[in-house]
Amino acid sequence: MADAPRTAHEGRRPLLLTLAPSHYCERARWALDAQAIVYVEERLAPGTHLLRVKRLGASATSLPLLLLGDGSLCQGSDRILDWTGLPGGDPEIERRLEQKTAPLIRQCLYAGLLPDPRSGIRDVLLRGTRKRDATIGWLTWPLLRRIMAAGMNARPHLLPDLIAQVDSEFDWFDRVLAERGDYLVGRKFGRADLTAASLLAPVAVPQVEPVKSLSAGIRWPRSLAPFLAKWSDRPTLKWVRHVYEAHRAPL
Ligand SMILES: N[C@@H](CCC(=O)N[C@@H](CS)C(=O)NCC(=O)O)C(=O)O
Repeated sequence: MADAPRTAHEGRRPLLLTLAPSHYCERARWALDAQAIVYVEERLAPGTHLLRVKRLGASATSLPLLLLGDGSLCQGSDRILDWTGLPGGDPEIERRLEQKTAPLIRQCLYAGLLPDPRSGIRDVLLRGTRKRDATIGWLTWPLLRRIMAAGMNARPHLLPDLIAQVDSEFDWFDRVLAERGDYLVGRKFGRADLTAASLLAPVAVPQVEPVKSLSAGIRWPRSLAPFLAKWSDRPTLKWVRHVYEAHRAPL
């Protein structure tokens, strides 16, 4: 499951490398917390994260990345969840959430947030990162913002279409909930619930830690605010907030 062993980190606690507000990183963080695995989180800044991840010898640049106590790497929220052994998964639902719903949500929100200088997204992305990396992020923000928008194809003119696509993902998940009830698999909270709640959290905005603090300072632009308000009462997003309140144990 984990990549080739490395030695620099041997014998230490697992180190979770994150882009702190990322919903994939929250998925991994929550799974570690749910399994009571003691770990350290290192928050990286977008841009300079590339150097840190490359230096570790990871095969891709994406986060989350878990550096294990034996020095090996576990990259990707799905693999990290596998590693934690959290039960209650539903591979089909999780695959759609991870590969379709979550990237769409990210593209849609960033298409509104990145071009708006008052959205607060720069500070949210750089908060809690090393001082040097935050400074680089601040100084290079005009370029970084454009690179991020290009990387995600997060273009404001795509917003109407992206909003419609996110809406239809909520239609799908409303139907899943109507069929399954409170929990997606069996009668108790498990991996599929955690996956869905964390990957949908950026739109549900649960007022529960750590999501509450990580998203503090976001001012939703006018291009998004009315849709977020409208979506807020959908069964899917009510469910996400309920799952957070009931199951996101304090760190
Ligand atoms: N399927 C991956 C997606 C991870 C992902 O896309 N992470 C983004 C942050 S939301 C990232 O690290 N982007 C920067 C990069 O790829 O260099 C997972 O579940 O971990």
